[in-house]
Amino acid sequence: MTTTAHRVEPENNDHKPLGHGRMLRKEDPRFVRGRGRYVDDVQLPGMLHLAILRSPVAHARIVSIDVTAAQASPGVRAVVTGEALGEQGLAWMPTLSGDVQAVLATDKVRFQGQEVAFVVADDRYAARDALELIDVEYDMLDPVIDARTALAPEAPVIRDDLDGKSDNHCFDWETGDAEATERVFAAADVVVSQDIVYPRVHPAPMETCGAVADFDPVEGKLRLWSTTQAPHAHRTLYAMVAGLPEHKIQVISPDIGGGFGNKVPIYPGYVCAIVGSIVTGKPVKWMEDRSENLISTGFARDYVMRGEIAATRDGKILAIRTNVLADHGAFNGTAAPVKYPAGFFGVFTGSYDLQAAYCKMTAVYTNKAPGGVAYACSFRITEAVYLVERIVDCLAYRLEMDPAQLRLKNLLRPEQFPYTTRTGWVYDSGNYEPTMRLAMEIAGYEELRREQAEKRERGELMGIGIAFFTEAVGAGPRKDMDILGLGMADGCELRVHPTGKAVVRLSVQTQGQGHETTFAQIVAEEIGIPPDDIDVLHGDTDNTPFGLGTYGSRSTPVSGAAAALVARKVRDKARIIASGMLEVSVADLEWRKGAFHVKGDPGRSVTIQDVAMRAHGAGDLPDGIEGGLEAQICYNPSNLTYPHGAYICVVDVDPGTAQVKVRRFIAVDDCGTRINPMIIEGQVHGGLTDGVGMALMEMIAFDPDGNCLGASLMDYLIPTALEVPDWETGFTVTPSPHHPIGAKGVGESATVGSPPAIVNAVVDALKPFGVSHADMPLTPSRVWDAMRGAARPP
Ligand code: MCN
Ligand code: CUN
Repeated sequence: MTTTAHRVEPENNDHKPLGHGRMLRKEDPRFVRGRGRYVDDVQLPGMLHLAILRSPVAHARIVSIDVTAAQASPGVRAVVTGEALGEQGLAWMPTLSGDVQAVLATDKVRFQGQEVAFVVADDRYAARDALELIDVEYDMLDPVIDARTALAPEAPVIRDDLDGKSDNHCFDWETGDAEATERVFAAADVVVSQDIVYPRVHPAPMETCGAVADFDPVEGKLRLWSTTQAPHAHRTLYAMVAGLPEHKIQVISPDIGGGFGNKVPIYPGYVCAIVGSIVTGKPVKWMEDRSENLISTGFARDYVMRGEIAATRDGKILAIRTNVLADHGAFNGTAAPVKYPAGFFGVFTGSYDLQAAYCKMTAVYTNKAPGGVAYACSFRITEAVYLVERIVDCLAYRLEMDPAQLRLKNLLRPEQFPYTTRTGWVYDSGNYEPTMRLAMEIAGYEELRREQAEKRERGELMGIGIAFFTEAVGAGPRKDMDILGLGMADGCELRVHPTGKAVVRLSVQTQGQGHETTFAQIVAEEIGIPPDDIDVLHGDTDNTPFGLGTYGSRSTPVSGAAAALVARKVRDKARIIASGMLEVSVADLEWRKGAFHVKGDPGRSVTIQDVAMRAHGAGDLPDGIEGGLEAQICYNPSNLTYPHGAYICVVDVDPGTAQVKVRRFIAVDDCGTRINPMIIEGQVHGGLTDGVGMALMEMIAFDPDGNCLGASLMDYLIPTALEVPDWETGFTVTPSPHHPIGAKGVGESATVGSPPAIVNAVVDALKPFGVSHADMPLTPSRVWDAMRGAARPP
């Protein structure tokens, strides 16, 4: 295995990225000129507007709903309640994790913001005005807000809709070997335990969720423009829920203003828009507002964890054990592969060589919005990496060891790959030490520690935090991974037109990641057509092959592989046609950047464009070769890809105000072969900014009655350019051995790796106060409390 290390500097160009490396994004001209086309830009003749009435309370029985006044309100075309949906069997829908969720509440409301009724009217204002006229009588019930009380015998049962349900238990899950881990812990010199909370946060994409549904009763066809990261999977679900034939449903996901996992689940609003269109016979648009997005759509995290680490006195890590209480909200709307109810949390063993590991998890229902897997989480690897990187720092604190040295001592070594973890994950490739060393070199680690020591002498609070992560991205091998029975493979289709221009059709769906550019680059590299001559189509189920969509940084690992392989398939056919054109055998041809040359006679050659014309043109083709130059494949990955990275954060804490300032942040990422370094840096910068948000500012909190306290961007603080430093990045390249171009995913790496680095830095700054842990978000008040030894319960 070869790994190369590089520091990103303006003058240092990138180590051999894929051809056309830093090409500018093909999609940007339309975005910067205001020509992006988002769901809310869709205008259809006669289109009506839908608004949703949401529950003002967290837990209550619905006694009655009176819609008479709303129905009489000007411009109103329809008012629909859960009861009316129930008559059509549509009041409940399946979630992506096999639970059910109310489309509109019939019996009870189970979280503040839950959908209760909807109005369809001539315009958005008429629809919203009519909501005010719907009279709902609620019989209040006690809410369950803190997951830690959800299983108490006296806790009110939230999901009494489920047969025989008498508690708020959602599921249990375990991984690793409990007994082996116990043996290692019992014999270890040192054991450190820490309660660690990863609070509920929200992805808060710039564009909220919405849909335009257009049901044509004559054709019997439903067209649905919607904000979805997984159009094909959604189409199948609509077919199953609504009983519509799947070939009569077209899901179109146009430009999307950020997803971050928020646009993976199916929301009641989408179903309401479909019902609204069927009922009125007109196209219907639903667009939620910011508060609706924050209170009712897919949240992230909400894990209460106990981490334990066992080690020798000189710092050899032996085992990690964790107990997790997972808050899944009122419905289990998590979008994770069926066999993985806790997502990929199983990688909590991190980047270290352990003797044993064990995790036991209990998930509960609470009176909060459903969701769980979102916000660049890599299927819960955010939580796993936070746990392991925090607990490793707790060990360093106890052993009075330097956290960088402790990690270096325990990182997996290159000869151990492919490495099977104690919880059964097979890390495909990795070379961790150079990545860690490069981060330390860019940071000037030794010098930073000297500066810190001097500052401590003067009573100044400076902290240095480290996090090392390994991710598992690219779900996934279909033998292990499916969502509601749909295997997680991706299709890809490539058509080369007679003049040598091409169209590649993907089953994944970009939300800002730049797929129109990078997938053109992948195909260009394989087939020699310039990327500007290759259009990338996605986000339209009628016009792209089936696949499971974009999340868990799976596009590059799965669809990226599909794109490379479909291009090779076309190239193989082109080679046969070229052999006919040059009148030599296939074996006598050599492929070099866009042309087939006759071996030993390089002057004789045909370009891929020549071949494309011949494939479609006059004249005979070699025996058995059909006309045209196109191919389709479905790629089923043999394993996930395992990117890794080393992050170092430097913070200053104001001893007077407890304000944290992130002064420097160094991120060294290894995502294997790099397709477009500029896009990768953009992904990393964005993820690091998210990390600052989660570590220092963001939390979806609730009051004891279940009122969401993060219902607007006034209360739910997200970071701006003012809160973040100039990111310093570097990279190493350890290709994936099983991916056709060696690429691994990167889209969520920085969100996964940065929160522990920042928290570790703040805790390190507070070391003079004897602080060894503090929970996110590290707002000034929490830091203040920590300094005064009065850490409040989160
Ligand atoms: N890339 C590359 N070389 C690699 C790996 C990736 O050039 N070795 C490029 C890819 O070609 C792609 C981008 O980086 O253009 C991200 O690729 P990948 O890591 O495969 O992730 P996905 O495309 O599957 O994107 C999903 C990921 C997720 S799950 C979240 S959440 C998130 C993220 O992407 N949401 C985003 N980044 C986001 N960025 C934007 N702008 N908006 C979101 O909603
Ligand atoms: Cu978990 S957020 Mo991304 O996988 O869409």
